[in-house]
Amino acid sequence: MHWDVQVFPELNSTQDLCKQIASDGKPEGFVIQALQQMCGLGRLGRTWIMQEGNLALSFILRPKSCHASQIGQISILIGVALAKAIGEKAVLKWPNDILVNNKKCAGVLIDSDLSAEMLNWLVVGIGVNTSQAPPIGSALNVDRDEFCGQMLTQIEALYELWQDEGFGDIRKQWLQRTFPKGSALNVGEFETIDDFGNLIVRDGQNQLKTISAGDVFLKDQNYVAGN
Ligand code: BT5
Repeated sequence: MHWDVQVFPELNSTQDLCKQIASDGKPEGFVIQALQQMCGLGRLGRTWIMQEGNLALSFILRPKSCHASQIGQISILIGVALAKAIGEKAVLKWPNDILVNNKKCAGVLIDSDLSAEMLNWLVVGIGVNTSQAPPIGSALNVDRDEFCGQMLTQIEALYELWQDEGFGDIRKQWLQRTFPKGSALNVGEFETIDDFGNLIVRDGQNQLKTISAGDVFLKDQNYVAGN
């Protein structure tokens, strides 16, 4: 894959522009970055705060023969790539938050276009507090452009791994970087993630439950950022 990064001084949302460009037929690897983002989008209609010096970008992926149920694998893949770019202090929180010091330092938003359950394109939006963070989040204090390069390199490598060898190794890498098994979450005790990137928890009746969407936080740390 070849990254083709276009940088804009200011945009309302890199995600909106990138989706438009994806539906116009732009190829995989096309990246829209904004140095300032005025109306950053989170999941479920929430907002993403983008401060000066931080990273905000969206890019197009067009994985071949990809079923809708595999989108969760890509979300997990992006989390692992971000954690690798950040280093050991990064902790992954399902579905796609990246925490440093128990606070969110990066968020991921994925939009998709499907025909008959098969993927036409994905637009992956990533916001990273490279320089500063609102009180709800944490900052990495790293050079934005250097971090951006490292992150895209990690994403490319894991995307190739996923295409060549499937999800198995990426799933393992994610599990090494998340909360320990048995951690008390608001939705039950953390067990694992399945082959599609869904969360598996153990409920009060000791039954395994699969969760494919929603928000999760650690009960004992009263972690609510990202909700
Ligand atoms: C996300 O949503 O975390 C996805 C964020 C994706 C942002 C990128 S920036 C580039 C691209 N273009 C866009 O327009 N969006 C993408 P969610 O899981 O819903 O979390 C949103 C919540 O995170 C908010 O409701 C706040 O509680 C919290 N939050 C907002 N800004 C934050 C920040 N800078 N640092 C930490 N937490 C933040």
